[in-house]
Amino acid sequence: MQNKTSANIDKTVIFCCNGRMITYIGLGSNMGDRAKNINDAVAMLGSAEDVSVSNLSSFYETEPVGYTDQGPFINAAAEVNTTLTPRELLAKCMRIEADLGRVRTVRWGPRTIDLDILLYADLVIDEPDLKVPHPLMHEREFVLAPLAEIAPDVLHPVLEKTIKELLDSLRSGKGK
Ligand code: A4P
Ligand code: MG
Repeated sequence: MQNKTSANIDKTVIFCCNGRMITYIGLGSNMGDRAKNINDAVAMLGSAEDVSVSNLSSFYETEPVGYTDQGPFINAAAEVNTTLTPRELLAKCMRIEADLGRVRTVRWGPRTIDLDILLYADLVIDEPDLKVPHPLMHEREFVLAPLAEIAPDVLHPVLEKTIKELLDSLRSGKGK
């Protein structure tokens, strides 16, 4: 785990207020009552002392990416302040996924709810079961569009571009 705090000190500060780390979580659902699943997940995230949800994007209806033989998603992004470590936050996300009835079938397949840790302050984590920033986030409009709504000036600690810059370059690459 590498902490790049000092390198980014003059850029947008996205870490630590009152001992809490600022993190961003991507949410996606394409089964059941999709908006309810996302609202329930947000409520569950913020239900204990150790996590509070400080901002939530709009909900975006998006076409499936990767495995395309499935229904459309609703995607959103949440800003979360937490005293949990990255691994504790991942465990909490996976518990919420299980509690909301997620069953893992195919990779990238249909799901009642998916919670991905997109950014955790400006940490870079590269472990087999935990990679932060989320490895594909910069290639996915369904991640960047909601995230850019609540965190346009936050810096991706590896690519050293803001979320808005990443979204703009993804869109211009697609000729939009
Ligand atoms: N894992 C590693 N890093 C992280 C992280 N930063 N956050 C591990 C969360 N989990 C992380 O995830 C598999 C493993 O990733 C976990 O056990 C955890 O230890 P998963 O949620 O079981 O599987 P997945 O979601 O199918 O895989 P992945 O790679 O997270 O896929 P994505 O990137 O979530 O893509 N199209 C639209 N329009 N909208 C979507 O939301 N989502 C996907 C899934 C595909 N297409 C989509 C959407
Ligand atoms: Mg996932």
